[in-house]
Amino acid sequence: MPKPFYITTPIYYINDVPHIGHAYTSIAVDMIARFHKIAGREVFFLTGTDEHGNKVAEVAAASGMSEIDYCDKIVVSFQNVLKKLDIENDYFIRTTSERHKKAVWKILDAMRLAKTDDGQDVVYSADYEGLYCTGCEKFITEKELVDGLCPDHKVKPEALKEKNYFFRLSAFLPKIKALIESNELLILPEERKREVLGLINQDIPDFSLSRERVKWGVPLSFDKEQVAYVWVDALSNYISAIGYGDDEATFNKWWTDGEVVHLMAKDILKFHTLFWPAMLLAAGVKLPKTMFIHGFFTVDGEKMSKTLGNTIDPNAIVEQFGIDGARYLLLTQFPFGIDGDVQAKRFVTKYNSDLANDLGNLVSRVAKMMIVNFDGKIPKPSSSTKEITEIMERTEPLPNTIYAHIKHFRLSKAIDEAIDLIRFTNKYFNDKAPWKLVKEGKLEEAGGILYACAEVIRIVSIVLFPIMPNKMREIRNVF
Ligand code: ME8
Repeated sequence: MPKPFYITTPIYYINDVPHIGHAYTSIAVDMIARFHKIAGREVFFLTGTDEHGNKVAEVAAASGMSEIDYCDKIVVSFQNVLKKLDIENDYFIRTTSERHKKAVWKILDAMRLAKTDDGQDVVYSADYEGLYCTGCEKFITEKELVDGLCPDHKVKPEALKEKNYFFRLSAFLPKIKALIESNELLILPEERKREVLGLINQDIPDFSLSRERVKWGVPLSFDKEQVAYVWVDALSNYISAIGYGDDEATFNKWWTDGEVVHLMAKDILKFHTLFWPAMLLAAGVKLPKTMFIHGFFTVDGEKMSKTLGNTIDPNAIVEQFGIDGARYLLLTQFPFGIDGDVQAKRFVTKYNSDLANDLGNLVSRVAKMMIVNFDGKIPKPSSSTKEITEIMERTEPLPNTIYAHIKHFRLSKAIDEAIDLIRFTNKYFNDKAPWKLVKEGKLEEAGGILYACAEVIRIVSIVLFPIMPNKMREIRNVF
């Protein structure tokens, strides 16, 4: 029996409504989860929202709401997008939930008791020194400054000190490096693995586990003046959601005994590949098996941003192309795993060529001919042409080939292979013109062609089900 399969998206920041970047990862994970399910595996798919930190507190204040009221309002738009895209997640974690807080306390306690190999405390308190903007009420980094000023408030930040608890990251880096090098912790694609190993070779400072000046967060159980650092809070979602703080049996099933896979884009690589494994090692919790880092995309050549006004609302794509159209178009814009560009103007042509012309036409013409000429039954197979043999030879191994692509995160390649076969079959159908054969009384020959086409449709309706569940269900109903 394969291990239970536990797969996650990042939890998304709630300081704004969801955009297609969030939709992209959620659709990808949904596709992978559904594929494993139809292959007979037990699957748990987690997504959710990251609701703490200064940014959220700021937007809540700006809209005259309490932090939690603001979160309760915006979280609905994240949950609605999931429904709208027919994402079948098994759980939705919110970092403001009581269950999540319990798990944060548990992992913090475990880290606080932990010692490094040379007997030092993993967690220690020290002063954090940094540049503080009183307008933002937060520390900002040198990199964020524009001409030495806070870009939002145009003032010079003050050098300030506060007490923080720190995590002794340096003590864990050699071990993490060995785990990544040996692929025990598998970082994919290869290029991202190299990037992480490169990061480890630079000097990465210990990170804060807590902040004193941030107020919107999980207060530490051992020091009420401090709240947990947003990344410690956020990363813990992957275990809080499956019972780390409150349901040991479920936690063991999915985490300890399961195969754990995290998906994300490269913007949050460092936190996942270094901080998270270090936290888990310190707390005595098993590490995930795989982290797949997909590409980051631009929209019409520009980075998506609120100020540029080019963020795309996933709801709008669903309105225009339907649920399955939106899912398909987003995932086929560029190869999964590399950076790319999303161009809204390509949506219409891609939709028309792949879905309406190739897939849609083949299905409707084959079904119609079977109804009109074969009493609505599937005619007998034949191997009267070399193309039929080729079609059958390509169709038979397709589920296995495509499942192998999915296991290796080649999502757009998996889709392309199915569409390529459809395109080939559609062209064959056109060239052979079985409707003419029927007129000439060559019913058996026409039937053989229809049978081959129907077999392609049958297999494709299975392998494309994970990306277009509704359309594929419709097609299966027709046949
Ligand atoms: O980073 N291209 O949340 P976030 C591809 N809360 N993927 C994109 C994308 C783009 N242009 N824009 C966003 C956070 N994404 C933290 C995570 S996890 C413990 C905490 C997707 O709302 C992609 O998955 O900024 C990326 O990693 C994630 O959204 C960032 O979401």
